[in-house]
Amino acid sequence: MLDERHIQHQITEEQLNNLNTKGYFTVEDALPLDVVVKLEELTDSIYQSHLNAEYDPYSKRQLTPNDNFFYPNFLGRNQAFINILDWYKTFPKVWGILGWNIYSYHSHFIITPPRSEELRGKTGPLGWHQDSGRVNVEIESSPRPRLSIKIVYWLSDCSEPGRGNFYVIPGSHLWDKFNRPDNGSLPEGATPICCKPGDAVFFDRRIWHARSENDSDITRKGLFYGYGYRWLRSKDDMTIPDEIFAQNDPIRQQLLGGGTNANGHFSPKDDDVPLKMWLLDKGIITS
Ligand SMILES: O=C(O)CCC(=O)C(=O)O
Repeated sequence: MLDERHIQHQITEEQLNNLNTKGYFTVEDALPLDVVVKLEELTDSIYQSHLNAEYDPYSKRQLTPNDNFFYPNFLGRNQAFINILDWYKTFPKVWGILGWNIYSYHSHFIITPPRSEELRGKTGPLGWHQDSGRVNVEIESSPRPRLSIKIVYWLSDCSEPGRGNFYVIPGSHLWDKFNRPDNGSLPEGATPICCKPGDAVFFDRRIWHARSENDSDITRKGLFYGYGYRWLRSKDDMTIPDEIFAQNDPIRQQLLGGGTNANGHFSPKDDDVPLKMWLLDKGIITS
């Protein structure tokens, strides 16, 4: 439920400037530690059930305790995950970047356990990419459009490099192409993002980014919330149980993909976009 706190946490000029020029910015202490602990318990329990089954349903491969675990479409697994969609310290910045015709087009969490002793210290190429797959091939403009952003909330301590940190190349969101070093070394400008549990990083989908190896003893855990325009197709199956969808307020239902009909994704009527109605009511936008 949006309230006065949201109005106090709108995006600052500095944050918007960082997003526009570097492609990312950090919000320290976005989540309080009790919320981090609750989210970590939920995430751990989903992870543990797949570890017990020794199977990763996404990669359709065996899951061992040293494997990276990517788990998409987690919102519907628990109301506590949905509660973060409109979190007061972060969500106002999302509408400040993308406006009101938005929803959560993709969510995933990633658990990156420490590497096995034999592999520690070995370097290799990281999986540098921009988000959104074929969008980057099939869209005509240059630079490509932003279209969506992600917020990653850190549940584990990655305040030092070497802990499976999220890497970015600041400013690379405006690059259409990126030449990876042949020898697998880090590209020029590659920067590890160092964060404490509860910190959040906003990033433009176009920024060239990668997960790095975890050579620490701390399992790295991050919850990624993607937001895009309502006319952008979902990347998740969006299997939100009906009873969970129904118990959320209209703005959260908008964020979960709700709306009156298909055309309303492109030409929304008031009922499609309760977020717009709230922003108008509060005088944050005028039309
Ligand atoms: O796990 C990471 O640090 C990278 C995540 C990522 O590549 C993504 O969300 O697209």
